[in-house]
Amino acid sequence: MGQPVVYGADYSVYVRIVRLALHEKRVDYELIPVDVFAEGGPPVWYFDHHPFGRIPAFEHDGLRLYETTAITRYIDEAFGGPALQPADARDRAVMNQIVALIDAYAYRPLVWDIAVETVDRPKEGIATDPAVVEAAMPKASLALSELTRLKRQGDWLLGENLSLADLHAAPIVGYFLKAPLAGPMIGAHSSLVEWWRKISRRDSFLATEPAD
Ligand SMILES: N[C@@H](CCC(=O)N[C@@H](CS)C(=O)NCC(=O)O)C(=O)O
Repeated sequence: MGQPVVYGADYSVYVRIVRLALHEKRVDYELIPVDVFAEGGPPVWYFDHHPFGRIPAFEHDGLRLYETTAITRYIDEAFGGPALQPADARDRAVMNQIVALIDAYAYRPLVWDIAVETVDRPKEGIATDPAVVEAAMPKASLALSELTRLKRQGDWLLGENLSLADLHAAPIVGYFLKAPLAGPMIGAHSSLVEWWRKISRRDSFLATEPAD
């Protein structure tokens, strides 16, 4: 089998999810830089890989994919190494629910409306919009509460075995924690704090740390 290629940038939480899956499976890959936030958007050639112009995109032995969940499930199923999806149908359903809730209800408030709004925008000289942050707080709290409610006993979200749910949540929670107000919010959920302590120290997480 050939070496897979990931298109994207290290700052992207979704690119990081794909890279985490590759690292956990011990698969070597090439990261081809694509900056979606460059002036003028991504290069024209990139739309052949991702017609919607988002990152990541992925390629392996002639198979081109976009959408992070499609990519990570393929990585888990196509390569050897530890399984990242539970065999049991009910466990897998909960894993898929966690991944979907992160995409639908957590990504926007945690990353964009809180972390980007309060940390990245001021660095770029743009004032934080307090209305955006205020509206995001209850949504972020609900997402954290749901992750806490769904988390099982054990090191990882599904219990004893690391899964795609952990790899999906970690970069998004990590980005959120750049915001000073995120610490007290997650601090209200001791099991998530303990989970974060463990996942943020994994080799895969450390190896995919963004450059700045
Ligand atoms: N549904 C996509 C979401 C990917 C996504 O939103 N990526 C962000 C970077 S983390 C992006 O490309 N943003 C560019 C934009 O919003 O224009 C997936 O699961 O891969």
